[in-house]
Amino acid sequence: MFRKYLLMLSCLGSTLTAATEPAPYGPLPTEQQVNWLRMEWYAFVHFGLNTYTDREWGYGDESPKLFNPSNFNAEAIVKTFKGAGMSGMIYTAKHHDGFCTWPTKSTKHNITLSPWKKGKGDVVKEFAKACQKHNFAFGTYLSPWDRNCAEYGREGYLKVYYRQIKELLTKYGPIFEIWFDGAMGGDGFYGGARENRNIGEADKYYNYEKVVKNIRKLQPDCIIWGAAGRGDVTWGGSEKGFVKYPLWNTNGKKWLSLEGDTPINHRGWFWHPGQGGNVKSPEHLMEIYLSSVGRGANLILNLAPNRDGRLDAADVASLKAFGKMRTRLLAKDYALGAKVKASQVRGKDSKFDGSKLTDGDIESYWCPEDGNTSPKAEIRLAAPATFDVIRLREQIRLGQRVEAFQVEAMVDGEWVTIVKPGQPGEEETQFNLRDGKGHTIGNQVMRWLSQPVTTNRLRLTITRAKACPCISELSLLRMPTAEEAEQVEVDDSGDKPLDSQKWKFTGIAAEKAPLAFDGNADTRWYAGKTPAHFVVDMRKSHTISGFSYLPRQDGNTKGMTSRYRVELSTDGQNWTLASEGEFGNLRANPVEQFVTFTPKKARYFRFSATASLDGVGSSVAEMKIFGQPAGK
Ligand code: FUL
Repeated sequence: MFRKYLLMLSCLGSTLTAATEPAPYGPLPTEQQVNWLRMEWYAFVHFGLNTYTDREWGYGDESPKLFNPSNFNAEAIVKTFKGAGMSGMIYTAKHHDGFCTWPTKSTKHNITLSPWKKGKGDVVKEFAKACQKHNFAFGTYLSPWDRNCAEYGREGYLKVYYRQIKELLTKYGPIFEIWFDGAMGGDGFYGGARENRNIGEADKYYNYEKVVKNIRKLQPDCIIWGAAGRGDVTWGGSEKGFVKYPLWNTNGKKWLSLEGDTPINHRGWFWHPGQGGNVKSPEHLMEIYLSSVGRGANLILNLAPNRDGRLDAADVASLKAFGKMRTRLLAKDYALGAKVKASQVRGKDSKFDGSKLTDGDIESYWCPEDGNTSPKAEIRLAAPATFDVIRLREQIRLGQRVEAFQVEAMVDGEWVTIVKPGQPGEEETQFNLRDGKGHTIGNQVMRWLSQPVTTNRLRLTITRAKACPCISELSLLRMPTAEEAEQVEVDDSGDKPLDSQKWKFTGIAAEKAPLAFDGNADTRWYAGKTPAHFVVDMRKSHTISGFSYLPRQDGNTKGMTSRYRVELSTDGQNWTLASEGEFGNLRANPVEQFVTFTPKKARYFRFSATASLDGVGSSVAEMKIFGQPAGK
């Protein structure tokens, strides 16, 4: 009797045992690389002396006096980008001509010698501030090649260059990505020598090993582009914006993602007089997007300000139209909530079942048993839908695994293959767009069909994988017509604070937490100790990009939160760090503090006060959380 009871217990125990996650496969992305891939696309901004000389590459002898934008407005530019749906921007703080657009101490060849703002201007600062204000990621491009510096090619230049890196990474807040261009050495002004300088092996000359180490210390979250393969991201391989497919985010033992780069205007990276007619069409931008982001890379799209410091109207019109197309394309996923039956589920555990493909959660995933590299899943929509873009995502935190896949649809009672499985050796090297085959997935792959398909039943087959596949999403999308895209409303006024009315609060002194969101600076959340935290349940998923904090305004500094940590969660259990740091100078200037981070999907927001002034308790007079409803 007792034995039987024990047996029963152990059976019960085994059905309750949760299956374990598969072991990671191959090189893994860092948390920063995962966040970066989720940014999808952002702007490149080439703006400097070349803007005034009608050149793409300055020689290095151009006069700083030429730089004088009459109407530069960083905020207007940032709002345009953000309104189009971009996630950030990277500015050319110094291009090959060596002219530094911030008041650097490293060289005289800088903005203090320009007439703009009587030599008191700082373009980097204006962009950085505008980005911070609008919760938009900011990054910089710093050309290693410097055609102005007399010491270029010798030991002496390195000090200059390292100082520039340090200035950019310490004076302008968070830098999400730093770009080290690949163009290295050649002829130039070089302080008047006007000669050819060869630096030999770039990796050795710049000592990228040291540079990378240094950047990790200064800004651990900063994504490093290039650096002779020592960074986190590398060139997509064409300045047309496309990357090759299949796409592997791996380089030997390392995870290395790709970034497709291209200017929106055929004339080049910098603004050129009369370039308006050469802008790439919104339809072409969609092709570029599908051939970069749609193949598993990110896209950096350049828009160059003109001599007034304003974006070119034709460029902006095309960007806006494409932005609407993209927003509309991604707005509705016809597979969301669809029923899925998988050929195999890991440990028969619902945590890994087929429903994870259509739950709209990028983190959960469907996964079979170890060793099964060709599972199938059948998807049943509640009602037939018409779509022409199929998007798949892998759970890349466990490594990139899928080599090929196939998608079939039930049409008129028969299974029809709509995405053919890729075969080894095949490659897409251009904008080959419609009816592409199913090769790698990675962060995401989008396949655009030449004909829309209407069905309520589909079958996904992973045909080849390096290890049991972990597929996090399958989406069915519809490319909008120009008229449909036109109807999308664009908000280019920047991120607004989320509406806090229905939020719930837990944590320490949770009953006082609503006072931090009541729009009244005279009332506040106050906890009698430090550290202390509160958790905001926003009741729905949002893409969170930052927050603001207003310290107490009654002239008393006691218990004013001076250091913080913000963590985000989709389930209220597992937390990811979004940002931590200091609110500096509060005693002298207790103004609203803005913090921006890489946008992330979350329902829960945990704010921890980790230090406070004068050691008594923790407080927040007002707080705003910035973001957008998830899915945007
Ligand atoms: C290239 C540079 O030489 C171009 O001028 C431009 O900055 C582009 C993004 O990278 O290598």
